[in-house]
Formats: sequence, structure tokens, C-alpha cells
Amino acid sequence: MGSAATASPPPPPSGNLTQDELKRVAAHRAVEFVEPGMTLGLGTGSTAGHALDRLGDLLRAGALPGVAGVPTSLKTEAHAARVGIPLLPLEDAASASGAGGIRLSIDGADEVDPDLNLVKGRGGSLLREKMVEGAGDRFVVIVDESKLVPRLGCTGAVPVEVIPFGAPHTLGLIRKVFDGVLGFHARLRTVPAPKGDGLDAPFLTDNGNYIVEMFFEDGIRGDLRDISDRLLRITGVVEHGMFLGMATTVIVANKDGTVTVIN
Ligand code: ABF
Repeated sequence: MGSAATASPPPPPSGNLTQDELKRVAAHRAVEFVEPGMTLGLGTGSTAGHALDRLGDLLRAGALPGVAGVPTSLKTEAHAARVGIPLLPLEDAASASGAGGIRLSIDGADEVDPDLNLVKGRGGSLLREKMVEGAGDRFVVIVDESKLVPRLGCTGAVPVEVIPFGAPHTLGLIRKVFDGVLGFHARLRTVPAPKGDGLDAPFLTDNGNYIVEMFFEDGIRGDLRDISDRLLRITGVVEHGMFLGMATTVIVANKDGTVTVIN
């Protein structure tokens, strides 16, 4: 088919693949699940960005008529608009009739554990990601193999989105949840002040909230659901970046360019 030819993916990279090439491999595999007419959850981050580019190519080639997406961040909204993916607000997608609703979400992750639980949100978009991906039928996670971990919290921060009002107080309540946990620490995420006056400013999410970063010496040990519940019971916590039992499929791009699909 002539038009489909213009949407051919770039030739598979050979030899030693960079991490970014691996992300692209995983993203392109996930886009193979997309069918005409589907409403999608559109993830955020560099891996999800490859999926957006591929979707844009296929849409422009006429290969995916009727596909639209719900973005999980302002950045993704801008990226999707740039590559020509029609956008819908979550409320419209979720209330669509007939075959509507979000059929499939595609997004990256910071960590994936052996039970397909995830850490997400180191890019700061965890709340909208959880809302959109939780509203869909199927959630396909795309990662390179460096994201596979034995326990959540092994490789970096587990983010928690908090209301700015009283944020240091909320931080204190979050610390209490992990009282006595060796090596645990938590801090407010900051960014250098734009004017370079030497003062850091709180990182602001798309929702105008702050992020608390939780660090664990060797990952989170214990009942993740219980920990999740205790965090969510803190007034001032909006959401956290542990995505438990949400992924339906994980596509892993291995170092040698092969792909493993875990359901
Ligand atoms: C988003 O992108 C986030 O939830 C996660 O923090 C991040 C993964 O980033 P990347 O794909 O750039 O490695 O999905």
C-alpha cells in the first residue's frame, strides 16, 4: 500500500544499541497494538515520545483513521499536537459511547518489578498518568531493560505529589510512614531558580503541586498496597508514583535489540 510505505518505521538499528534506540524499539512494538478508531492514553517521557512520533507517522499516512488520544501531561499535549494526533480531554474519552473509552494507554516507566508494579513520575507527570492510564482498558508499558528491578525504589526516587499548602508538614507525615526504615529519606523536589540567584525553587507539576521524593537504600520492602494506602490517607498527599497492578503488558527492549513482551 503506497501510503503505508511512508509510515514505515526506520530500519532496526544494528550493533550496539543506545538506550534511546532501545526505547524506540519498545515504543514501536507497542504501537503495533493500536487499531483504527481507538482512543488512546498518551504517555509522557522520552520512551512515550517515540510512540507519539510513530503514531503521528501512521496517522499522516492514513493507516490509523479515527485514532485520538488523551495526553498525560502538557508536554505530551504539545508533542501530540505537533505530530498531528487528535486530542480529547479525559472526561470526553471516558464518557464516549459505543466502542469508546480509552482502549489502550502506552507509557514508559522508571522501574518495573517482577509483578509488573511500576515506579512512574520521575518526570513529574504521575497524577495525570495514573488518572488516564487507570481509566483505560489496557495499559502497555514500554521500557528498555535497564528499568527492570527486583524491588520498587531500587534505582532512584519514588515521587509523591503533594499540595503546596503546608508541604513541609506533609513531608513530615510522609517520613513518619517509614519511621525506622534504614536508609530512608525524603525531600521536596527542587529546581534551580530561573534567575540563577542561587536559590532553588520547588518543582511544580502540571497541576500546580509539589513533589516529595522518597529514597530507599535497597528498594521498598513490605506490603506495597499497605504502604500505598498509608500514603494516600495523608491529607495533603494527592497521589504517589507507585502504579500497583495497573500494567497489563510490559514491552522490554533488550540490549541486543530483541523484545520481550510480558503479560
Ligand atoms: C513517564 O516517563 C514517567 O512516568 C516516567 O517517569 C518516565 C520514564 O521516562 P523515560 O521514558 O524518559 O525513560 O512515563
